[in-house]
Amino acid sequence: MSKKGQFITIEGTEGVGKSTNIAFIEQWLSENNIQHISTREPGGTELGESLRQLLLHGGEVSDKAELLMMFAARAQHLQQKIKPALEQGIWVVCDRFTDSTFAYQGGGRHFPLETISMLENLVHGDLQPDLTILLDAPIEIGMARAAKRSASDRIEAESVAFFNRVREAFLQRSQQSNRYSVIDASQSLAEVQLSIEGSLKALLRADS
Ligand code: T5A
Repeated sequence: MSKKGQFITIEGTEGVGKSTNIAFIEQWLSENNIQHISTREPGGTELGESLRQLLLHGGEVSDKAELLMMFAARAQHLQQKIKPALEQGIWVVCDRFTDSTFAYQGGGRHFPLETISMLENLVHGDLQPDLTILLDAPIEIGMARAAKRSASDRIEAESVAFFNRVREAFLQRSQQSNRYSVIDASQSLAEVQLSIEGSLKALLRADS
């Protein structure tokens, strides 16, 4: 694949501000005349959104089914939406991607990282995000923010211990590559967005 657009992913535990800051990123890209789309995982396609509904609001889902459904949605998303956009030079902003699988299904559900790496390789080969913004905050802060907004879905109903493992897995993974920008999401929104803007400017400089 000849990739031309930049691929940005936003990661973090529940309620840390991903959706809020994606709106900020979209506005920043528009102001800088950068053609882009924003999308989300699980979801982003008709199949992916159906899987999301089953994953978050359906009945019982086994851990193995959950892992495979995340990657099934991602395979469709990559083929139908992400890769075509990148190939046309369109930047893609994605709310969660495979780092979430390493954090939730790996850290949270204890799937071996080798199993997830194998599926990652099968589904996206060597395609990786160019920039991953990891919004990091103590679990209690994100949960309190998210609770103000909507009722819990199936995964949000997990324990604080589960989400602490997820947070730790995100942080460990962020040390393995320089594509991550780890931002303290317990700061004010203005401070968080100043840091995000710095990361976007660096990516734009590297791209030009
Ligand atoms: N999942 C996903 C997996 O298990 N494996 C996978 O591979 C993938 C891809 C998806 C679920 O699926 C799981 C993870 C998730 O459980 P989701 O909707 O993407 O669900 O994830 P959530 O984390 O549930 O998303 P939320 O929409 O709940 O949270 P956000 O987007 O992080 O938070 P946001 O922006 O809505 O902000 C929450 C509130 O906080 C305020 C906002 O105004 C808002 O009211 N806020 C701040 N307030 C003060 N200071 C700040 N800095 C603030 N930032 C935001």
